[in-house]
Amino acid sequence: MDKDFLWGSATASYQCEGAYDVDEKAASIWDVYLHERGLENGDVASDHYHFYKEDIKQMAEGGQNSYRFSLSWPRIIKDREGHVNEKGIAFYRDLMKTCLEYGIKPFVTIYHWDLPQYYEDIGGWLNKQTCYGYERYAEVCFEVFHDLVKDWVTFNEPKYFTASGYLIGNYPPGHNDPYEFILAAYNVMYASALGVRAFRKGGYDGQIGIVHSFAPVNGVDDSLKTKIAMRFADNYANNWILDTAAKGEIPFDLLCVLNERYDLSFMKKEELQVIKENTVDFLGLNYYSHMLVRPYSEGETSLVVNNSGAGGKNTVIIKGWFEQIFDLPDAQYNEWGTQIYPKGLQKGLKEAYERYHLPIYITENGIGIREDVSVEMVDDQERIDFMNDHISAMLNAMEEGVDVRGYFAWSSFDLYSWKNGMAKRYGLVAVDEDLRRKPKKSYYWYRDMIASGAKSIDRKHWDE
Ligand code: BGP
Repeated sequence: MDKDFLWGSATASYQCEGAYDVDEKAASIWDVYLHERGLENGDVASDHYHFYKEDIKQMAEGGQNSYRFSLSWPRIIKDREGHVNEKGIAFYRDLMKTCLEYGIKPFVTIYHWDLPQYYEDIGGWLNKQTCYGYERYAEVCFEVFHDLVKDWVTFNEPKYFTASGYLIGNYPPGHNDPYEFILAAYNVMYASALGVRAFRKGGYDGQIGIVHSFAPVNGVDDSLKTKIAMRFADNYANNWILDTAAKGEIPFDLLCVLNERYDLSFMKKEELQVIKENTVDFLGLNYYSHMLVRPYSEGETSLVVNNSGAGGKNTVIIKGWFEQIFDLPDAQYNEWGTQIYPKGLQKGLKEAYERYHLPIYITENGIGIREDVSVEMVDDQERIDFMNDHISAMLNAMEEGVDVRGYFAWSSFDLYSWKNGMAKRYGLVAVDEDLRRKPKKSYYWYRDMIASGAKSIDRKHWDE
C-alpha cells in the first residue's frame, strides 16, 4: 500500500456533534424538522462537540491517518446577512489542530445536509439565493481553515438528500414533487461549482471534490430493453452528479427526457458556464450497495425507503424508466433492506475510473446493525466481514489500475442515523447511553489491518 493512502473513518456534523443550540449556533433544517415532528433527533447525538479530543485520539490509536467530517453551516454563519460565528470557527479550528497533532489528515465536507433554517425559510434549495449563501459560506471556510485543511468536499451526496427531501419526502423539507427535485438538484450542482470556483479563485493549496452516494447499476439481462432501463437508472442514480461535477456537463439524454415534461428554463446559460468551467479534482464515492434493474413494466412511480428496519424493503420504480429489483432469493440484506454486495464496488470503481479518470476516495462504506452497546466490547463480526469484503473489492480494482487514494469507514463511532436514530449503528466505536466510548471488535480489526498494509485482508475474487 502506498504510504500516503488514507485509511480513515467518517462522520457528519448533525449526526455526531450534538450541542445543537450552544455557542450561538443557528438552527438547521434537521433541528426544526425533527423537533416539530417529535422524532428522535441529534440534539445530543454522540456529543462530539465536547468529546472530539477523545474521539480523535482514539482514531489515532486505531492506526487511522485521516478523519472525514463535515462543517455545520449554521454553526459557522449566524444568519442570511452572513455574520460569522467566531465560536463555531474556534471549535472547528481546535478540532482540526487536534487532528494534525495526532497525525490525522482532516478531510472536510463543507455541506452534509444541515442547511440553516434561515435559508429554508426562503425556499431552501429551490431558491437560488441559497446557492449564493453557500458560495459565501464556502469562501469563509476556505479563508479561515485553509492553513489547516488541504482536502475539501463541496457537498455530501447531492442525489441522496435532494431526492429524499424533495421527491420521496422522508427528509426535510419533506416535499414530494418531481419538479422541485429537479430544481433543487440543479441548484445544488450549481452551488457546488460556485464552491469550486471560490476555491480556485482563492488560490488555496490542496484539492476539492464532491462526494456521491454511488450506486453502480446492473441489469437483469443483456437485452436492449434492459440496457435502456440501466441508462435511465444510471442517469437517475449517478450520472447527473458525476458527469456534472467531473465533466461539467449534465447528461444530454437526461435533459432531453426531462425537457419533454418540465420547464427547464431555470437553467441559465451563465450558470451552465460556471458548471462547465469548475469541475472537481477528485471523486468521493460512498458505497453501500448497487442497483439491480429491469425494464419498467407497469404502475406508478414509487419510491419507498425503509426507515424502520423491520425487515421491509426499499422500492424505486420510475414510471416509463426502470424498476429496481429487491428480494433476490440468494442475496443477503441488512435489516433495513439494503443488499450487501461487495462485488458491485469493484465493478463500480472500474466504471467510474474509466469514465472520469479522476482520483477516487471511498468516502463512506459500512453497515448499519442493531447492537447492544451495554456490553464491554461489541462483537461485530458481521461488520468485520462486510469491511473485509469491500476492502478486498477495492484492492482488486486498484490492481486493475483504478486510482483509489483512500478508504473511510462509516462511521468513526456510533452516531445518529438519519430517521433511524441510534437504532441503526455504524460505528467502529460504540457510544453508549452515558456517552462512554467503547471500541468494538471491528475497531481493533481495522487497526491491525491498517498496520499490515492491508495484507491481513482475506482476499475475495468474484466472477465477472
Ligand atoms: C449516507 C450518508 C451518511 C450516513 C450513511 C448511512 O447516505 O452520507 O450521512 O447516514 O449514508 O445511512 P443511514 O444512516 O441512512 O443508514
